[in-house]
Amino acid sequence: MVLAGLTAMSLAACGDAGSGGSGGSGGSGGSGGGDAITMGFAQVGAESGWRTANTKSVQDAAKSAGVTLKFSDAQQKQENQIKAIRSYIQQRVDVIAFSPVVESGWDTVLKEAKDANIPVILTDRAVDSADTSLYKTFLGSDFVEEGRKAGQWLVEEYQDGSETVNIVELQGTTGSAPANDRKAGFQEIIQADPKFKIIASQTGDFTRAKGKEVMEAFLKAHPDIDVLYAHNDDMGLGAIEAIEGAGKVPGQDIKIITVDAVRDGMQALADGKINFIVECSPLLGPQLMDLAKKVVAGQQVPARVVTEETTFTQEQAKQVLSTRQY
Ligand code: GYE
Repeated sequence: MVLAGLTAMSLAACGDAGSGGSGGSGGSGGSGGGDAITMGFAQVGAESGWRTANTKSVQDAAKSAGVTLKFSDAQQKQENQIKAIRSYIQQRVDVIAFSPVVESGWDTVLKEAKDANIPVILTDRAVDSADTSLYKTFLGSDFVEEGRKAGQWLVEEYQDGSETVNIVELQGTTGSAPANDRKAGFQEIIQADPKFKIIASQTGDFTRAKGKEVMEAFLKAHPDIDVLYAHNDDMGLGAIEAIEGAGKVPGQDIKIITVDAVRDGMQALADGKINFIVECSPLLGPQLMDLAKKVVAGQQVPARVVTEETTFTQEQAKQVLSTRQY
């Protein structure tokens, strides 16, 4: 009797949820299943090896978690991301996840998602919105810490010398969290010793082509560069081409520190062309799907989930290169 009653109740509940949920505009993407969820994901672009690995991780993880993924590539433009988010709101997805290309200017669209009762998860990059109720959680790296690690390596590398160390910096996309934070963390560490001088700092937009172009200009303007700090591997790899083109030896004439540790970067590190890489993991997909399921189920999630990461020297790169996933 109890069993029969329970079955009847759950059937009734199912029926209600079914008609209530899929009625109206139709085609909400929920595929009629009780717990299948639809995620709208607004990606930054395809600017780097890191981004490619991140996109693959999200797509693979969605598949294995049984999450229906609606994916868009914003080509590094905030207006495209805002458009994508608005379309996900219109389509009434269950959850929106995105990696904000820049930190500022998200309040309006995030408010629209909140008003539509669609939870938002920030992944990889943060926003600077004062109202943290506009999103459920932020999953990603600690970029300030990455900048600090880059600075610490430099301080150790030059601990015995007292001459000036001339540094050039290739910044990531202007206004992005990783560019702002990697700059700040690095600065915080090197400023303790006045021998470290950043003689030029410019954006290379996280791409290889821009990294090469800007490094060429740096090399023309400054004959005395000792160190390059690039906010990602791709810009560092572009800069290596510029350095070789100028007849200098990357890794020796100019020491190079980068961030990410994607395969091409690790190869250059193992080959001695890069001196040190701070890891930034793009494999956020599985954790993202996990958080999405919890958020959609109305469960509590931590406000911040930080990715675990390490650093690599040339020797360490040689050891792990063959097992690198991305
Ligand atoms: O370091 C860079 C990419 O936001 C952490 O974006 C990400 C950065 C990554 O283009 O390669």
